[in-house]
Amino acid sequence: MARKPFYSIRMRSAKDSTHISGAEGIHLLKDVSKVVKQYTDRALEHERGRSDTIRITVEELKKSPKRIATLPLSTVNTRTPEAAQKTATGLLTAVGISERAVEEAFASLRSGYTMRGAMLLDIEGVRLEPDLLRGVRVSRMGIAQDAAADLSKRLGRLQLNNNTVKEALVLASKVHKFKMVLGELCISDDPKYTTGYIATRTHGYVRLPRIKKRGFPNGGRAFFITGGDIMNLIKYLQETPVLINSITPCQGNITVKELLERKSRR
Ligand code: PML
Ligand code: MG
Repeated sequence: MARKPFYSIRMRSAKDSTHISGAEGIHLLKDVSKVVKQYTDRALEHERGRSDTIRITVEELKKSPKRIATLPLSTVNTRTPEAAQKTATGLLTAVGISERAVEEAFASLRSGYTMRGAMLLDIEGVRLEPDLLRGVRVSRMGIAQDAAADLSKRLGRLQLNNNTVKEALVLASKVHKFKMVLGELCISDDPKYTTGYIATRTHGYVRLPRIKKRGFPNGGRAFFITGGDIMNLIKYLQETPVLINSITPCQGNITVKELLERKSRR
């Protein structure tokens, strides 16, 4: 039997040229029109305002997506931006990233400029992405329906079943499947969303509440990279289709000490 084709569906919307909403997924043909409607509604009903421009791309994938599992999810209950930075630094330096690189990432993500994509830094904090203003946008990722239902159930038990957490976990899981990536720091660019995260293959996806003060509009992502061919990594991040098809444990609060005792599982 011929394989069923998958489609990458990507949406970006804006109002008066300011970014309002973005979303993407990988879907079967039978779901394409339903998802296009969902994304359109999301852009028109967004709490940041009704988008006046919505761009949706539907693209048949020529290759079957690579199937992967999510990173395990947990939360360290950090209470201030300073505590979140300390926790992030402790975990990221434990996998070989220098303190200077983590400081550089925090300083850039908290500066007045939010990039469209992620910044890439080596473990000493030197910026590696070819386009320093735009950064690298991770794209062509999604989650299979059964896995999405499983993830919703697990996150529901933690009162975390929302698109922001799910989409960030899918993205981080794709990113960390590529061995050149040692770690990630994310601070949301949504002024009302104050939880960020770090991710590593050793510690998983670790949520950090109150990483920024409410009302602060800047944020973004930094990936910490080691060795290898950067253009190959960028090609993977932007173009290789990846579909989450299984979910690893999602747990509530955990201590930094417990996380530091974890050994790399992937
Ligand atoms: C974003 O898309 O703005 C980043 C979201 C970070 C989500 C952190 C979490 O709550 O798990
Ligand atoms: Mg966002």
